[in-house]
Amino acid sequence: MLVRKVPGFVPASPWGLRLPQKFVFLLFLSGLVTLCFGALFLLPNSSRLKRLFLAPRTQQPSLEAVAQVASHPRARGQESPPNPAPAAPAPGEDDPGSQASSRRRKGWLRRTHPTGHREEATATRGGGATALRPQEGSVPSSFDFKAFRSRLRHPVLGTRADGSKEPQSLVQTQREKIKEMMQFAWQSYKRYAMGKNELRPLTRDGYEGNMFGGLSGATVIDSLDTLYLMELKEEFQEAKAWVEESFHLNVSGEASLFEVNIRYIGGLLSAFYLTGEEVFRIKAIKLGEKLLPAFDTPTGIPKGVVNFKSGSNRSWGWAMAGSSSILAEFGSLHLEFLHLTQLSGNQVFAEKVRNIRKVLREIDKPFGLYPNFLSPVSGNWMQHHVSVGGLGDSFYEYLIKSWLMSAKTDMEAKDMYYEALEAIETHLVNVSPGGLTYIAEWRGGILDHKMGHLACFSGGMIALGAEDAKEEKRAHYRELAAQITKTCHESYARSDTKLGPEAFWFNSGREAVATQTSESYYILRPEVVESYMYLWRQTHDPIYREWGWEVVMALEKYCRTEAGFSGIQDVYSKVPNHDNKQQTFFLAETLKYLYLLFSEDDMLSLEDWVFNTEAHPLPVNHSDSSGRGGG
Ligand code: DMJ
Repeated sequence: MLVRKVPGFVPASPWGLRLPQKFVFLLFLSGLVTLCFGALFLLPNSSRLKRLFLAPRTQQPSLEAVAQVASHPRARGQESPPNPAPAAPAPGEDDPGSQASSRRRKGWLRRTHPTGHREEATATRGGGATALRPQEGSVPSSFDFKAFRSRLRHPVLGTRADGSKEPQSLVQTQREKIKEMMQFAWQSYKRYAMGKNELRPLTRDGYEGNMFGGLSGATVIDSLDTLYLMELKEEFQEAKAWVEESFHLNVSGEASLFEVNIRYIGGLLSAFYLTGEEVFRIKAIKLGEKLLPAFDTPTGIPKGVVNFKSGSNRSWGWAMAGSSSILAEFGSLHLEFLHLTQLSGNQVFAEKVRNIRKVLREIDKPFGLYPNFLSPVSGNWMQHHVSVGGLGDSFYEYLIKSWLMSAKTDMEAKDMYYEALEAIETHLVNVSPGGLTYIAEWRGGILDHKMGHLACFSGGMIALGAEDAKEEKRAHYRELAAQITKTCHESYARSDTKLGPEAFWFNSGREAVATQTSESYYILRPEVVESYMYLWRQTHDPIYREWGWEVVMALEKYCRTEAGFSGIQDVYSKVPNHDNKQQTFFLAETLKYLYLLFSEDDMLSLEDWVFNTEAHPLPVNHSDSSGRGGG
């Protein structure tokens, strides 16, 4: 039907309303809608409704997602940031906010724009600023990095006195050489094995091994802080970008609790404390959470192996037929786990290691000694084998370092350390007929007159602890540290390559040498140069730099190959038989300790840092603010 337009005629609506009535009705309706919607936000108990309406925008991301977003705030748009976001101070900088430091940071800690892992990238999509907030009670949204840095007593990399224009000194040249070795080790790894756990330099490929539960990139994580320290800036950026883009935690294999803790957690924690980059903090915490099922035992003493998929745990088959946990393994978690609690606000990490301490404090100890095998079920020692080398070593190291890391407040750790050291001295320390001091191994009262390469870290440990011993013991411990370190040097000096064997003996008229070919190998281990570094810092006796340089020369001569560094199978042969492995600890520890040996004492000052057993620096918990702006 055609409705003709007739002047003055206003058609009625289908509901029979005329225009003014319709206007009033619409006004009323819109007022009602506004009121109802506003109530969702204003009424006190509206959170459930809010969630209903707003779920797609405020859904909490996983910690992985938080890491991704925090590290790549602009990844979605793929634009280059005009200026790098304020992050960590570059080495030597102390004011992260200053214009100059922001300019300097451009080349040093510039942001990268990776595509990211698919699952992780998906999780970040749609996340606005609120999506940066991690899950409640798990990870605090921030850590006051600036306040932490202001409490340090020294600039992280020292005052760098020899950054001056003065002619290159011998020590600078030596340090540069070590830096070149690190660069070569890293570049070889990057070229042939990037993302794999280790480089095999002879076959020029990568190796995953079976210790890390399917995690990759052990060499990357272990190298981060060494690259930072040596100011290998481009290489550090490569390593960081790999962590951001390719270091995935959604793996499902069986892992060694100890190895993942000292290498991965330790490496990530150090990288965070050195740079303030959130990606390292978040990944460390998330990985720490994956280790927790190892502690599900009747005593709370963790088992050595954790299954990332099922969350089950087990002891190593070789540890008293699968019945025991190993002292050095469950005794070397304290430093990292306290930092995980500090950075996450989650007490569970600290509770786990405090419980280990409690079990060890209360258990009877034969002659005050700590045997290496303990049942995580009954809490009893399973065998009376005591050693400061393999199976026992870093337990003692973590006692003295817990004391130091607590800014000398953890009295329990201090007491346990000095009591243990006294028992070791009484029952294990010996002097050979040739006058060499060594620490033997103890089997229920019978001594094996042998020292493992691993036990050679103890010279450094005893030196480090000497200053806080009872007054009348200090000089004695300094001397003991020096004598043990001298013995370990002898094990190097008495070989044809000037590198030390895996184990050396003191019997049958032979001293500080391996007695079987099966113990004659050298796998790029750090313990001897680690002790040189501590002894150098304590005494400044040039002998330690001389000895350190002998090691550098020997590494160059016998361990350097065309595609990286390799261990050798016989230190008594001048024709090297390479083992085709560039161990991750060579980059984390051996080269780092050598570099520190030829650096100023305030580079990673021992007043501010303790090194975990993989040489990853963790900060001392200075609670006061009497620091000198040690950015
Ligand atoms: C490293 O992984 C650690 O130092 C550990 O405590 C023992 N051994 C190796 C290096 O030799």
